[in-house]
Amino acid sequence: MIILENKIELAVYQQQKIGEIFCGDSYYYDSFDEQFICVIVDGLGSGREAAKASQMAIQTIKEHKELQTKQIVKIISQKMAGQRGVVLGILRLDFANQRYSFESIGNIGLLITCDQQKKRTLPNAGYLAGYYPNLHVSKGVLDKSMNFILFSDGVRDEELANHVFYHHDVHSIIATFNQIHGQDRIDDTTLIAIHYHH
Ligand SMILES: [Mn+2]
Repeated sequence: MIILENKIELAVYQQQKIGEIFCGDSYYYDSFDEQFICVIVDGLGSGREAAKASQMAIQTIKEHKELQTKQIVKIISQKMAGQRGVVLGILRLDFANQRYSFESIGNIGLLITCDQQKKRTLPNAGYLAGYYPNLHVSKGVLDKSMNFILFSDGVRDEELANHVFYHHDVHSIIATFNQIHGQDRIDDTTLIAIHYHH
């Protein structure tokens, strides 16, 4: 479990598709300038080429994290020409303004749990491969205490039904997922549990 700025606790499950050596999903998180950023990128298909495309996108996000997400996505889009495409989701928590935003292209999901309520962003069509598609944007206010569950499309809807996703202990969220669903993934799978509190 990772703790950032005394406000964020984070734990990760990641597993490649059964039979593969490489995981086509990549992720990244950091905190800087009173904000927290967490990203999942899923390279289309699976295996080495998918991993290469998603790692290239992550590298671009790391280098340009201060830019607006739409600008970052434009840069990635240009770099994707001739590569496998990617889908991506970028979560930002803005501590100064007490806001969050989730910007995505394609099937990276976000589940927010707070006070026994669930909010799920809808997956959207599209992927990033050498042209610039529209970003799907979802924004809101940071509550006193909330969970952000970020996941690639290897995670199935029914796997998100567990009540453990309301727990504030991100370690138990990931340990429970791993225990019940951790073996023999039929797609590259990334699940990041983030607990925010102030
Ligand atoms: Mn996938």
